Amino acid sequence: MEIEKIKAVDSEVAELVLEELDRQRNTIELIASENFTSPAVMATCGTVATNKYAEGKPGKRFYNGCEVVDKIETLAQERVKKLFGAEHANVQPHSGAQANMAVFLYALKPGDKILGMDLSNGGHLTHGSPANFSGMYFEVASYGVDDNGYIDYENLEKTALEQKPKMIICGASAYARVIDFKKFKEIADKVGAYLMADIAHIAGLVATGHHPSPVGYADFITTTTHKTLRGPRGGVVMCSGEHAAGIDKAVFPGLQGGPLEHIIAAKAVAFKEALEPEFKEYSENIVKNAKILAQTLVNNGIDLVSGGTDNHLMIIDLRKLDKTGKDISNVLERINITANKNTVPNDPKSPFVTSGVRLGTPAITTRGFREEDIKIVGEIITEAIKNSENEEKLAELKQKSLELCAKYPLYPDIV
Ligand code: DSN
Repeated sequence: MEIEKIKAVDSEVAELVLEELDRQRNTIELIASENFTSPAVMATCGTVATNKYAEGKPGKRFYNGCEVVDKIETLAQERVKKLFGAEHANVQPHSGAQANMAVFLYALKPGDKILGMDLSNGGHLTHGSPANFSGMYFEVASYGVDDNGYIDYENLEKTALEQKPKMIICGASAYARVIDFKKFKEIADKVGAYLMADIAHIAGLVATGHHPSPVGYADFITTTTHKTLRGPRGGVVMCSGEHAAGIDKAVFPGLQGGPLEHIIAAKAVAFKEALEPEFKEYSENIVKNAKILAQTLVNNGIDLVSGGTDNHLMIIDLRKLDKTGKDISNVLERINITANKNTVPNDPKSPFVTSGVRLGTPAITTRGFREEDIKIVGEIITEAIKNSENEEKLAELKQKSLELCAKYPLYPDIV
């Protein structure tokens, strides 16, 4: 970070950025959707590409002077296609939500029916929540998980046959098990629906073979670039050649104006990193660490939705302990662990309170945490849940968190 240059103009913002760096350094980051980019990705976000307007796509822009950003954007497209084995990629969406919107805009008309995973069962807001455009402009049917916390494919098929949606959406924000894309495709085919796979959470695992790929099954694949993929904040839509022109048109001029070419450049860097063998090892470690964390919690009598994990995340179910996700996530924050409250299936509590806490291992794996550290993290969380009102104990646990953070310095060379 060029902190001195910021300081010279705006010491207020510079101080806040440093404060945030300090927070990240002294926190065990367990928010399942967060990660730490490489210094190269971060540096690329702060380059001159931010100055360029480039509405349109490489070779077909509405402004002159795009010959260099054309090369940057083409590089990002080619790399992400290689990473996932996709035929076409649009790397312009500013976020995952906008990537999803682009698919909706292209494939659906207002009032069409979608079938998505219920938010309280692990789905995403953009998969049909009434609070989101997806639930406002489209008719929504939903599916969820069975009593064991696994996607209920039988019920999904029954709902699809009854509701005849125009598009089925798979992919989740809070689901710890493998998603069977083949099964989704079979169901979509039975009712003549499009299949959209939102792999925002698991993209890095999919890219490295640690989760099955939806390529070949889903008509549209959307993702963010900043979660397990460890790139800058942003989105991507992938599809076959048949839908390419329509998706591109939906992104621009359908939804967005000028693409963020500095972020697209940073996406290109992240895709290059993700194509390296080290990234495969990193992804493998994310899953290994998640399994160790889950096992430590379960061994300590903490319930998890579905009893464990196959990917990078898990949901603690606090119902038996009569505690809320809101309280426990706040307690964790006080001992320098960040996580987020999350509903559990059939949650009696509102989304503002919840009975669950979602934990994920992408960020601590980037930081270098190993098996022995993850076990300590599991013990700290257990103790915090069981002693959530014991101030002395919490002070002790905070000290342990800080010791772990000190063991793995974050961005030691930045400032
Ligand atoms: N906010 C993201 C998450 O935490 O899963 C999803 O958009």
